[in-house]
Amino acid sequence: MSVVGGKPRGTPPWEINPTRYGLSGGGVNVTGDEVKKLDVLSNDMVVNMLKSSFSTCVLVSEEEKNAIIIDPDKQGKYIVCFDPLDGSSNIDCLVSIGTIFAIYKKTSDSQPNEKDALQSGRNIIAAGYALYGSATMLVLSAGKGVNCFMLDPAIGEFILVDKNVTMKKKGNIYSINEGYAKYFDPAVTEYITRKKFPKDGSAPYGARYIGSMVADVHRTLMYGGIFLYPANSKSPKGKLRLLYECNPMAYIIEQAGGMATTGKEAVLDIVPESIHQRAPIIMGSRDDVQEYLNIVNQSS
Ligand code: P6P
Repeated sequence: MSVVGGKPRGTPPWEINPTRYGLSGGGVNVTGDEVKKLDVLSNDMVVNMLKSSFSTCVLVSEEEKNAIIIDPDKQGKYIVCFDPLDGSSNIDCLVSIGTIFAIYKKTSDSQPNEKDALQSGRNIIAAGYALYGSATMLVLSAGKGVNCFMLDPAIGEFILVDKNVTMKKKGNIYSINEGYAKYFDPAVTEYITRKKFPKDGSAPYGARYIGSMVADVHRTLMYGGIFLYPANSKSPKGKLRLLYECNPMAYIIEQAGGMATTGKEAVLDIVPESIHQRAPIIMGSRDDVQEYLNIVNQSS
């Protein structure tokens, strides 16, 4: 009987080489090479690309406990905060995932250090995300609006497909993990109830929640509506990370004419205290987010 990778021919690849996919980590492939989990591999790739750009001095990654300080001979003036593969827990079921990044300029005169990354989102000079879904899309802003570029595999280039994207002022989709309803604060509960049972006789909102931030935010950007990952009694500071999830996405949403708030302040106004700190985030179409804030203000 012929075998491949020590398994009978015809064995599904994920049984021969489970480490190629999402959560199973470590191990070696059929040729004996170490195979990394995709999120670890993605992190290595982004770090190496940024180091070899000679443009950066401090890197903050979701995958790295501490900030990476670039060697002096390769240093540049930019700081990059990124999540190399957000939503990686969805890899094994083929849900869209993505890479999220925000770029700042170093403002201190000191030697580059982790504190240089603790800048508010108002200092972002460029931010965006890559979405790996039915197509690969790069969504980018450098402070003058949001542009979307789709990868054309035939030529290996990103093609501008949506120029100066502007969000709907009001949508008809809400996006939140309602599995946490038990832990929601009263304002969130009231807001979601109003979306489901509108008092003004309008149609209820549609509910969409993918559980992969890049996919949920991209849908909100393109279709309008609201994405909520608020603080709750289970996660008092929310779950999503400020520097490389909330800030870049808030920047894109604001650049497209939307709003992004913690419920108490604009996300981009937060002055970070640590590189992996979490923040609540409610963002999307301006009128939808404002309606949520009105409920918060009425209940406080
Ligand atoms: P929950 C994915 O793990 C992630 O970091 C984001 O991409 C996503 O928005 C969020 O967590 C989903 O979290 O608690 O709803 O499973």
